[in-house]
Amino acid sequence: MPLQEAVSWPAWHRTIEPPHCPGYTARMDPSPATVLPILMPPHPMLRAKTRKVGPEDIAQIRALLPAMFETMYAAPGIGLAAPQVGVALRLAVVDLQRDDARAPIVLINPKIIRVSEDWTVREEGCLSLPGQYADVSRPARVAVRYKDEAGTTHEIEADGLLAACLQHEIDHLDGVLFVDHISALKRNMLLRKLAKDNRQKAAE
Ligand code: K1U
Ligand code: ZN
Repeated sequence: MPLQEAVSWPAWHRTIEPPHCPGYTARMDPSPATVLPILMPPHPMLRAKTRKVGPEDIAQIRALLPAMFETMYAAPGIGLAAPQVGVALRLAVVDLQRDDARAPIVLINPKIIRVSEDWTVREEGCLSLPGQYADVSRPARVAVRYKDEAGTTHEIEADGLLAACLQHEIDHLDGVLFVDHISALKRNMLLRKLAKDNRQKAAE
């Protein structure tokens, strides 16, 4: 499905100015980017395995990236995967920095190539499950290979929050949510709480 069709542009969308980040703005359209709606469970897109990005997708991905970054910064979040905004491609964006120190990373076809033997527990949230948090256990360090939007291959070794975030975003590309890493009891409680919060917000 072409990217433009995969994203349903909402009538109520708002626009905000592009981020102040020289390395990023130099490569992006200078017009304000759109903040996209973020899908929530039980949307099937969040449970679907995404397709590998091919050369034929690159132009459309470049057009989508400003809106993905703006959506992530506006949320606010430190990562966003394409399926969260309705695009079933192996694409995610990450930025652990904020404001003037922004350090945006575009991950195209990211792949975990090494994991540490030791695991660590960290509290995670998810922009698709707003207001819900849980302790998640994952490998403490990972090495990830990915391409950027210029087609350059990168390998990063990450620990701490970046390691958790990279694993969380790559999980999204396989239809996996952080709640799949916790007990069924906690998962059901959290998903029921999300549904209740959403019903309350809709009634307000
Ligand atoms: O993919 C997502 O849903 C984004 C998610 C990423 C993530 C958070 C924590 C651990 C692993 C992965 C978020 O960004 S949730 C929001 C968040 O953690 C945050 C927001 C503002 C400042 C700092 C963190
Ligand atoms: Zn998430």
